[in-house]
Amino acid sequence: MSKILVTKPFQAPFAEVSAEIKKAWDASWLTNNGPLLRQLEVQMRDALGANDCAVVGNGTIALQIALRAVEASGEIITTPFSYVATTTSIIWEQATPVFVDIESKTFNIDPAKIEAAITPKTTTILATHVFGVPCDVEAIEAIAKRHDLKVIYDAAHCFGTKYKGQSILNYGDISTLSMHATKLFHSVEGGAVFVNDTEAQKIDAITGEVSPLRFSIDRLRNFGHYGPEKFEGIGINGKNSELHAAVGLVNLRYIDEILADRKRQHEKYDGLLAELALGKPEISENVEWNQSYYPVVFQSQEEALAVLKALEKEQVFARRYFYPALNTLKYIMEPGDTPVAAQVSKSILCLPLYFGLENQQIARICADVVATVQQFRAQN
Ligand code: T4K
Repeated sequence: MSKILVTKPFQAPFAEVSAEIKKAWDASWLTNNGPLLRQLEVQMRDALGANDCAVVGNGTIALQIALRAVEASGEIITTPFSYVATTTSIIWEQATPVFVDIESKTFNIDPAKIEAAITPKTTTILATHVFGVPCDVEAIEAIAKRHDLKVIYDAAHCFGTKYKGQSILNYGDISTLSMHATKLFHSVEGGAVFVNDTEAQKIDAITGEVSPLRFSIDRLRNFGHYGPEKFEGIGINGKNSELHAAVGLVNLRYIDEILADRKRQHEKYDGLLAELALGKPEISENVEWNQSYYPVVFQSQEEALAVLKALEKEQVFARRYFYPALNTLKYIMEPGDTPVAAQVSKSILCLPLYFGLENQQIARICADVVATVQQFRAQN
């Protein structure tokens, strides 16, 4: 039986990829803000309807740069239900993550619980739109305004998600995206930073018209370079290469097909699993979800683990995204009290979902899930 992994990278025809890479090869310009990367930034911004787009090396460096750009320090309010990079990026900046529980309907940070966690040391809220489902951006913005906090969204999963008709990346002070090979849109490795201060100012002759936040992102991702011999502040190597940009440019041509294929797969799964009444993120009518993952919450951890094991026997590798809850990691000193995140992280599985996964394969996965859950429920 052929193995089915939780995901598989989208692979465009190799001839298209090599033709695009050849442009960089012929130009002898392989990295350092080259023409393909700049083209990718413009095309991504336009395809997403985003206010801005600065491509960087990966989704983790995007978070680090975003935190630096807003001078996040002290305590940062965040979610315990995300990929580990959300939490470690805070600690990497020598700030303290303060965990606030999630809502059971979206699995995102619960705005009703944020204010109780704010102290004089709080500077920033770093929330994840987990699985590409938007946080309650309006409630979070209102809290941030009241307490003079910056808002960064870890939008790693959000390529294509819209809220009230516009890109979810246009919310918060900054949003960050991952373009890792496992994401629905990717450039092998890659990430992007989206700033939302759209007021361009003429900074000087070198930079021209750019917003102050974008100005600092550009310095931060390039060692602080400000011209060949001038430096402005501390930066890091957050750049991405022309070869990665080439893959991104090719993959972007297929984005409508990729999103449509996700929809087909979600519909298939939804239909075949309906009888189990599993927990799924609630999608509000204001949201166009990119359906980047297929997460399902079982009635208990035991039920989820029984399914994981049964699928593995059939060479199907679902994943416990995201387990463990991030506030239970060994290096977290103050985990807070987050019962909803604890429950969801223990009993959730993401089922396989990737471009080209066939209906027949989904039917096979669902038949295993249904049989296992029915048997488990009959015995427990
Ligand atoms: N914030 C959030 C909310 C995130 O989810 C992530 C990353 C980040 C920030 C950081 O962004 P990046 O710095 O990564 O750009 C994977 C991805 O590596 C990671 O990007 C992603 N989130 C996370 C949710 O998933 P793992 O440890 O699960 O990856 P791995 O190697 O186990 O691969 C997953 C599955 O994909 C496996 O079944 C194997 C298959 N696979 C993987 C690769 C790389 C392939 O078939 N081909 C491949 O080339 O983290």
